[in-house]
Amino acid sequence: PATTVTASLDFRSIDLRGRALSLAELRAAVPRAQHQTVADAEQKVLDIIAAVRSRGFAALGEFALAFDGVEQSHPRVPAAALAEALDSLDPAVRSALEESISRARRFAAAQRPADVDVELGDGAVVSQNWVPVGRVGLYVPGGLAVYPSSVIMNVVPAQAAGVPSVALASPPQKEFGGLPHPTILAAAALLGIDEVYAIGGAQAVAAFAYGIPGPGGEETLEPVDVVTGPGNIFVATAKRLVKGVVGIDSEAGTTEIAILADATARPDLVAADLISQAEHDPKAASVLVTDSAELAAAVDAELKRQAARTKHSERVVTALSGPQSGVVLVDNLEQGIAVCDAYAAEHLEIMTADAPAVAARIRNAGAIFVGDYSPVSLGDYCAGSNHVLPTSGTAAFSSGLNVTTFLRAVQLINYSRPALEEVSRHIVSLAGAEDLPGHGDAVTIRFAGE
Ligand code: HSO
Ligand code: ZN
Repeated sequence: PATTVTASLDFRSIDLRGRALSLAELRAAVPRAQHQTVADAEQKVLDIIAAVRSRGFAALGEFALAFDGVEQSHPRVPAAALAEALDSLDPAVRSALEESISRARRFAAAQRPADVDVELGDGAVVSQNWVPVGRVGLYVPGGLAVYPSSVIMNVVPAQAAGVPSVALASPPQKEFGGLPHPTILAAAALLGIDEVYAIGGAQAVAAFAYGIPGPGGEETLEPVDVVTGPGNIFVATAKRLVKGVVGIDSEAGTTEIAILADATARPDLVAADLISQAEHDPKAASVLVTDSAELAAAVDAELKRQAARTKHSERVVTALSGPQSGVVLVDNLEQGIAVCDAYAAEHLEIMTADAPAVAARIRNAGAIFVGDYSPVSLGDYCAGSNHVLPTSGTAAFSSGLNVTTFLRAVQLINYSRPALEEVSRHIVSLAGAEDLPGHGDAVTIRFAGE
C-alpha cells in the first residue's frame, strides 16, 4: 500500500552551505551512483561476437532460441510486418509520434554545420566539408522498456545528416510471433526505415559492426560505420568492444535529472519532474540544488505526496531514496551553478527567477530545460530536441545525439602551382628541422629544372 512505500521515502540532504569547495571536492560531494563493473559481461560478450563473426545467421538463430525463446529462420523483418504494425498503431500514439518526428526533423535540419572554403593566398584554397557516414545501425531494446520515442531520437539526426543507409535491430519477442515489439516496428515504418532485424542485444551490435558476409540480398547483412542506441550491460559492453571497428554513440547510463531552483520555484512542479525521471529505473538519479531551505522542505513533502500516487511508486521511491538522489543545499545561486557544473547532469532544469539568464551561465549539462514550462518530459517526447544525452558526468566533455554525430569534417586542400611555390621554402625548412628531407624533396621536385 502507498503509505508504507512513502513512509520509507528518504530524499537525503547534502548541506554545502558556508563551505568553499574546490571542483574536486564538489565532485565528491554531489550525489552519484557507484559504477558497476563490466568484467563479468565481457567474456560472455566476446564469445557472442566471435560466434556471430564465424557463423553469421546460424549463430543469430541459436541466440534467438537461447535468449529469446524464438525459432527463427532469418532475422530480417518482412516489409508486410512493418506495414501491418503501422496500420494497427493507436491513432493518438501515431499522431504523437508524427508530431515528435516533425519537430525533431525541423530542429535537426537546422543543425547541419556549414561547409567552409578559405582562400589563404592567391590560389591557396582549403575547405572543410561535412560528409555523412555511409551506414548506421541502431539498436532498440525490447523487454520492459519499449521506447518508440528513442527510435525517433536515433533515426532523425542520422537521416538529417544525409546517411544513405539506416538499419535497425530489436530483440525478437515471443509474444509477437518472434518479431520486435510492434510499436518499435510502427515507429520505424513512420520514419521510412525498411531494413529492420529481429536480433537482440550484444549479437545485434556484433552483426552491425562486422556485418554478415554473403552472396547478397537477405543472405548478407552489410556492416555499418556507426552503431547507436541504448541497452543493458551486455549491449553497452558489446558497443565498447566494437568501438574502433565502428563509431559508437556514448554509452547511455541510467537517466539523471538535476533541478536548480530558488525560493520562487513551485514545489509541486519540482517534485513532479524529479519523479518523472525516477520513474525510469530504481537506479535513476533525481537531484535538487537549491539555496532555499523552505523550498527543499516543501519539495520533500510534495515528493512524499506525489510518489504515493504515481503508478510506479515503488521504483520511484527506490530511486529517490538511493545514494544517487537528494537535495543539495547551497548558499546562493552562484554556488548552485558551481554544483550543477560539477555534477554535469544529463538533464538540468532551471527553475529560478530569470531562468534564461541563469541557464546562460551553465557550462556542463547534456540539455538545459529553462523555466516552468519546459519539463524534461517535453524533451523526452516532443520538444524537437534529442533525448539521447550524456550521463554520469560525461556532459563535461561530450554531447547528446545530434546531426554532427553522423557527420565527419573532411578537409580539402587545393593549391595552385604559384600558391605552392610561395610556401615551398617553409616546407623545406620544416622538413629539415624534422629530419624528413623527403618531405621537402616532394615539393622541390615540382619546380626542378626552372
Ligand atoms: N528520459 C529518457 C528518455 C525517455 N523518456 C524515453 C521517456 N522515454 C532519457 O533521456
Ligand atoms: Zn524520460
